[in-house]
Amino acid sequence: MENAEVARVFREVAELLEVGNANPFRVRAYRNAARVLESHPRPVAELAKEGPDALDALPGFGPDLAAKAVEVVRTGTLRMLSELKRQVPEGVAGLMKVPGVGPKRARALSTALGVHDLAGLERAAREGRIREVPGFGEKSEARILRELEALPGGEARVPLATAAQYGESLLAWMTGSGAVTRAEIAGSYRRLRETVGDLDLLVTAADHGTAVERFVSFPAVEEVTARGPTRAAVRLRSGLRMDLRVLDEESFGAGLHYFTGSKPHNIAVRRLGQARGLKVSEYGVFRGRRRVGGRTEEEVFAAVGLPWIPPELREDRGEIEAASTGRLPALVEARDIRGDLQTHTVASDGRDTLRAMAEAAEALGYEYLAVTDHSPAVRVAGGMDAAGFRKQRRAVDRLNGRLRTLTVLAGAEVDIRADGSLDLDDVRVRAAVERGAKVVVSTDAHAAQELGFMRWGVGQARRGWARREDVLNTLPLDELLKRLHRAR
Ligand code: DGT
Ligand code: CA
Ligand code: CA
Repeated sequence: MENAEVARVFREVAELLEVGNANPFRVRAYRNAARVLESHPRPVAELAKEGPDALDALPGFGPDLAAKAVEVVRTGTLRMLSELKRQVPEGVAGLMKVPGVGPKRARALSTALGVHDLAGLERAAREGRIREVPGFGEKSEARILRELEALPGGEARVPLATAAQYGESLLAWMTGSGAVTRAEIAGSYRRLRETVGDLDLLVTAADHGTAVERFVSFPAVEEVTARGPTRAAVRLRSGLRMDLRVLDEESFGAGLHYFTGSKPHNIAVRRLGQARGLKVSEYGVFRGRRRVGGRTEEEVFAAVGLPWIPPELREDRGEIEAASTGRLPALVEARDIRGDLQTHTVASDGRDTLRAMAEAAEALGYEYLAVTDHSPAVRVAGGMDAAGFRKQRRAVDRLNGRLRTLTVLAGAEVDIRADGSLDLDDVRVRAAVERGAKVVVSTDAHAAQELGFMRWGVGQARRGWARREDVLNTLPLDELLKRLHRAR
């Protein structure tokens, strides 16, 4: 038990007492005790063994605090803390982790917005709802968002699709200038995690300084937080953070592998290398001082006896074993997808017409598009009634007469759902396909443009180890229809 851990418990007590409007002197006593412990040269565990007097003698401590410190040392926590937690409204204390949000403001936010955690608070901030809470404005909303993003532990993560907007313009900015010869975004972004903490840009460049200069002058940059000859870090106005590393050609593969992660995957690969007497680092693969690989990722994997592993699998969830026994799955690819099975039109709550959706799907090269406007049972605004469905079905028939390569399927969302299309995350996809279930990757597009969301769905399916044969909408239309009929 470190002093800092006991201090953390005391700080938590102080916060909760504050939320409960406790006597300010009592609150201060716990805060003070935390500070004393943090800076005390001797371990509190040792003092506790010496007996109550040793702790009692600490500045600001009395018999009560001394006994509490002993309790934390012995049990790792405090009964008092659990009791306080029960009394405090859910989530209020959590919101106080945001600098500048004290107990009063935390309570106001929690009550007005119904948010109970930092993720909920962040959503509310992004949706512009904090400014509507009495006592808050646009400025405090922006500030809360900034603070959320600066919190350590990456609690404020950005959805992958949002990060991709920045990622793609960053790549265009870097490569368009001629300042770099190669640019790639590694990290969770490359592993297609559903959310990313920051973007990790790797480049090669004839002149390192020019590359760093170009990076820090990316138009969306608000602050340059670190800068050196071969690296830099920035924060964008949106709060998103980005790291840059300039690598040498001969170590680009090693750097790409290292910074793609994940960390547990890297550690497992490094261990394999060690077993072969190799050192695997971000600079290359070395035997003693001799470089034996690192120009490409394939070289890094080959050095430790593995085939190249797709980034989506690099989570140390069995991919190393699968790779070493030749059992890596041939993952489904975006081009395997032959149609979208969950989309909406203006007939319910979508924004585009049936025809616009069909044309967009045809332009994507799809064979089929299921329009699944909400049935009345779903009870959302804009749900369709039976007459609406009949009307849509006629429109679909007419459209199918005109379309050359695409078939529009009229369905209701519920029909498809019954066949296994859920909004599954990567872990559940994996569990499903391991049990032999089929999954459907659909966009739930509410506009023609949103049909493009398919790439994110395919990414999650890949992270769930899904192969083409695991995904129903990779089937040609006739086979798909056979499957759907059989399922009913
Ligand atoms: P994020 O940004 O939180 O969404 O997740 P990542 O995976 O992008 O993590 P990040 O940006 O902190 O670091 C990028 C990669 O660098 C990470 O996936 C693995 C590698 N890395 C970072 N720190 C370490 C470390 O201490 N040890 C090892 N082996 N690899 C590390
Ligand atoms: Ca990252
Ligand atoms: Ca990073």
